[in-house]
Amino acid sequence: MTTSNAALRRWVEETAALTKPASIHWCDGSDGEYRALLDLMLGRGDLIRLNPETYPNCYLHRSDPTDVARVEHLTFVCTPDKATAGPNNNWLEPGEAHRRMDGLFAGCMQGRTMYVVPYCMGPIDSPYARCGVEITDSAYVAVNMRLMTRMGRAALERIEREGRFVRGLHSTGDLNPDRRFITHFPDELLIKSFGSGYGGNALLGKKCHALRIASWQAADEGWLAEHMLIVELESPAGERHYVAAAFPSACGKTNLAMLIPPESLAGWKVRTIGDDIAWLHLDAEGTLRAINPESGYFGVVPGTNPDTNRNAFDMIRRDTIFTNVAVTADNEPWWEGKGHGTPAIDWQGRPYDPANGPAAHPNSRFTVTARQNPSYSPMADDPAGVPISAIIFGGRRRELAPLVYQAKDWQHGVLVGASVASETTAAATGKVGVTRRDPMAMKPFCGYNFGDYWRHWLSFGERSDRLPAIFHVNWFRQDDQGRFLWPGFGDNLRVLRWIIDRVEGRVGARETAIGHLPRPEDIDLNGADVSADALKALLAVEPASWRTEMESIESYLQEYGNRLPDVLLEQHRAVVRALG
Ligand code: GTP
Ligand code: SPV
Ligand code: MN
Repeated sequence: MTTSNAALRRWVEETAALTKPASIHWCDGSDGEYRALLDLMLGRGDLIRLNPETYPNCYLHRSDPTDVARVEHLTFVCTPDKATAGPNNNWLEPGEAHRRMDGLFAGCMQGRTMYVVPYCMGPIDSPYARCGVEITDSAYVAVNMRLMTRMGRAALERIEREGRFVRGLHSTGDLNPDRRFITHFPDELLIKSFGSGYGGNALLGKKCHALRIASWQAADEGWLAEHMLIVELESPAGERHYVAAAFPSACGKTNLAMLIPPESLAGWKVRTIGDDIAWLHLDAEGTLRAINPESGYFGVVPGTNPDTNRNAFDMIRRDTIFTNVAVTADNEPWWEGKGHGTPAIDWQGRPYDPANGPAAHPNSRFTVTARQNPSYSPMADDPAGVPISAIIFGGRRRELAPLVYQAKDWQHGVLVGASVASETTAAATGKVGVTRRDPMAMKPFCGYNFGDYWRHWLSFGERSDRLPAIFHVNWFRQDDQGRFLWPGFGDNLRVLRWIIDRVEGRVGARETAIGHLPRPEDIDLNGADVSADALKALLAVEPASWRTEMESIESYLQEYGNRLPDVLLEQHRAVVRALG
């Protein structure tokens, strides 16, 4: 196979000359190709077949133990000018980055197959969708891209029609952490990733293209590429709303996108558009419309059980690739929080011994096509996207941030987004549980200076008077004993319901310095295991703690110097004044 697109042909030839693969395989995205790649990996021991009776067509991949998460300290944005990348990114001068990366890529595919993987981010017939091609020496990457994106012939045809695509070059190299770099060249619509076979480091359509490169293009072209789920909510009366929510990695997007209503709200229908990334565009009427650029999920496995997320639990019972879970004596996948079964072999393939830590890696993941999601919404394939009624920001904070509050207006909402803080998780290497600023949940993913990014967000306020309302939520408040104050998961619909009632102007609110909060009676707790005291704590706004928080937010914002929009400082001052 080859292509009529000369630029693509040339790039593949140049890359082959540099990396010297034994053969080149153009991926067509067919079922036969998918099965052949699985067989190849099974033969090599790169995949292990799980119990075919209870988990048909499910496989386990064990990644290198040093390669189990995104590596933010090894991820670079390579713009000619350092200030363009901003204090939020690691920066390398593009010439130096190319030299360093090409040195690593030289000859790295000897004896290996080079896969050329054309893909489309978004419905193939959507004007909002964008294509890319990933060149990789990893069959694991190729099969994951097949599950996660619209990969193969149709994408290549679109590339040949449009002539435009993002290039991503990837090699697992020798998996040496000292020779691992994820580099982005936004000017060139180019990604070079070396030395990791894991998730966001290697599946270049996801974080590298659909967030870092796309956020750059979006700034230029007037749209937004965000780390957001998109969920469809239908009330018992048949009223439909679409909500987009940005939470940092491993902070609940997949779970909220697949929520199952609690019994007392049984008449509600909740359907998934996307669980990780949203591309948002203003249409001619000024409505903000969202597409999910992905068509599959790379989701956190631990904690998935029939009570927390039955949709996901059922979804991953067939045709799923598991990465870094444990297995039982019956060769079924096992993870902490599965709710039944016992691990026999841990994620590294050793006999399970609690002294070695958890049986499944805390960042173990499932890869599965979205079609298998019992709550899949057909609107996920609508080329026009879905109209967004509300944008929600959130973080994992044991203290301070209330269960929910509404920003006063768009400008204040941008401040609320810019101020998001969250405890770090196992989704990236490094210490877990450290609270850090993660503006719009985009700290690891914004491809340019946050100062400019916030200015871009603010510009939407001048372009439309039909923008969604902005909210902030926190499902993770804890009591003195470290127990969650809020039950979370399905019960989060109680909060989404208040949000929709606010959007529709059907419910009042308590006005506070930080925004509009529900009064206790505004949250329907019928059938919920939440005491009146807990709800009071969840909805409290303590001026003293918030004054300290606002000081911390200000010093964070000041890091962006003259790139920081004045509007954000004005919004900040207004909150401080209101706190008294
Ligand atoms: P990425 O894929 O890394 O971007 O993460 P995500 O935001 O999709 O996170 P996900 O939904 O996979 O949740 C991560 C972890 O948070 C899982 O272990 C969940 O069980 C847990 N979690 C999700 N929602 C809730 C909630 O409402 N309450 C509590 N207490 N935990 C939750
Ligand atoms: C995240 O870390 O936010 C993820 C997983 O969604 S990864 O694809 O590894 O980035
Ligand atoms: Mn994510």
